Amino acid sequence: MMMMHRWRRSGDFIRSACKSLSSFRQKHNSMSPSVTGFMNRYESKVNTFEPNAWSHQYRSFGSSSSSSALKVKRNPLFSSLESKDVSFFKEILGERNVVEDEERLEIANTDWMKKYKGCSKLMLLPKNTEEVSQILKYCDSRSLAVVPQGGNTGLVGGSVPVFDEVIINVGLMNKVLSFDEVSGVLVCEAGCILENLATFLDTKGFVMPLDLGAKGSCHIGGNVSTNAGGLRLIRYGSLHGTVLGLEAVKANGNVLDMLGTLRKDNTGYDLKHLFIGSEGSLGIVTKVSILTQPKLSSVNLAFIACKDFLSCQVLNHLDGVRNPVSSSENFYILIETTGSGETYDREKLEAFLLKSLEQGLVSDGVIAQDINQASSFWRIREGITEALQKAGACYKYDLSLPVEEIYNIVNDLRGRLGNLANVMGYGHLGDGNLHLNISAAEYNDKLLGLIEPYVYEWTSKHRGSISAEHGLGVMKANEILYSKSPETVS
Ligand code: 2HG
Ligand code: ZN
Repeated sequence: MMMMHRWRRSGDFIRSACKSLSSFRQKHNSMSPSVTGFMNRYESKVNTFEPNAWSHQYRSFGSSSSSSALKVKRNPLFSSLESKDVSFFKEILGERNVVEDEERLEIANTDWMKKYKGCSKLMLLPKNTEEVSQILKYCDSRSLAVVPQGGNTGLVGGSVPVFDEVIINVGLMNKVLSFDEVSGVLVCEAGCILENLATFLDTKGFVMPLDLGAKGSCHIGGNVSTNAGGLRLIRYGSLHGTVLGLEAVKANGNVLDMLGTLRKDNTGYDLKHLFIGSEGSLGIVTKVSILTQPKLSSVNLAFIACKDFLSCQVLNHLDGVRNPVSSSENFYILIETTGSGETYDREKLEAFLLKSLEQGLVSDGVIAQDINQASSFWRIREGITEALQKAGACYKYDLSLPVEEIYNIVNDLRGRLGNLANVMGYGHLGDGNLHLNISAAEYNDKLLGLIEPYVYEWTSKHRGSISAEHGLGVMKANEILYSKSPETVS
């Protein structure tokens, strides 16, 4: 599997990014965090029960999903949707943007992996902040639970209803509001698709500091709400650094204008940071101001094979994908460097690879010769999630760990699970982010019992995080204490 092992100088040489290559990467509707999350819409460990609505009172994410046997119960304080509510929404949004159609709701209720499914009867499509505010104000007054939704590409059940929450999808809020070609600051609405922003910036000679496999579907608002990491984090840093401002609407409908475009502003608390990664729990992000980077002219991409460990099975599940290196190894690394001196950059990468070969760190490797090759390399990396999805049931964990520990958990788990499942590790080596994926023919409780809480305990013991970049969602909301102290959570 794609796993990077003992990369000794990751910071120097792993540089993901650069528009001129990445824009050719193939689109697909998969993976990675995109969408916002949940607003107090469930509570756990509550014993009260409303008999007239029992069908969506309890949701179990046990054997049918990747998560622990998390049982959540609908918060009885929330009311149920009535026809008067639908009429109100039609008045403010117009008939078209109030969706009751079963087929469309089926899609909006189901997450990309088809593991999490709500039973919402209503999806609202606001066109601007004012409409979001009116919706939330009304829902607050009626105690109607809501779930914000963007591209619905999240992997932790954060973008779909758990029960019957009203879905607020920001997809119609998709305008670029301004772009400053001197500072590189882009201001846009939350529903802009990441790839569309990248395409827009390309025409201006800039790149987004964020790139994900799900770029063709995910929204910038969802990216910000989940603090999506992606493929360029080591190059440009996290959204906590690149997002300069945002606008958000709180659950009571109040609009918080934090949409600054300044690089420096020390006037008190920087509230926007609370919203970055809050997964919709504090409000709905409606606008974002983000610092973009000038496009660099020289891009080099190397696909490297390393010795040790089990072989890369993912290639078998992706159409039209072949192993770019002739030898079949167990570890593969994709390195993208960007700079402005084409010859110098290339020579530097080649020298590095040569030295690594001589030292026995690398057993084989190729440097992409053109855009098509580069695109096919990226297709392999970005297609892993999709390939695993096709391979059957997949338990997913998104861990942050000290880099030197990343592979140990893969090995430990292989020993623990034996032939019950295939344990695969891949991710973002330079970020210390492991995507631990456990693939099996089907979901079953015995397997889940062996994986959880073992994986969480292991991570906690090594002072890691149980969510590096995908968020908590409904999958891990109750596991937060493995990563945060009780004092910080309460
Ligand atoms: C990636 O890096 C995404 O490809 C998805 O974050 C990871 O599917 C996964 O586990
Ligand atoms: Zn990732």
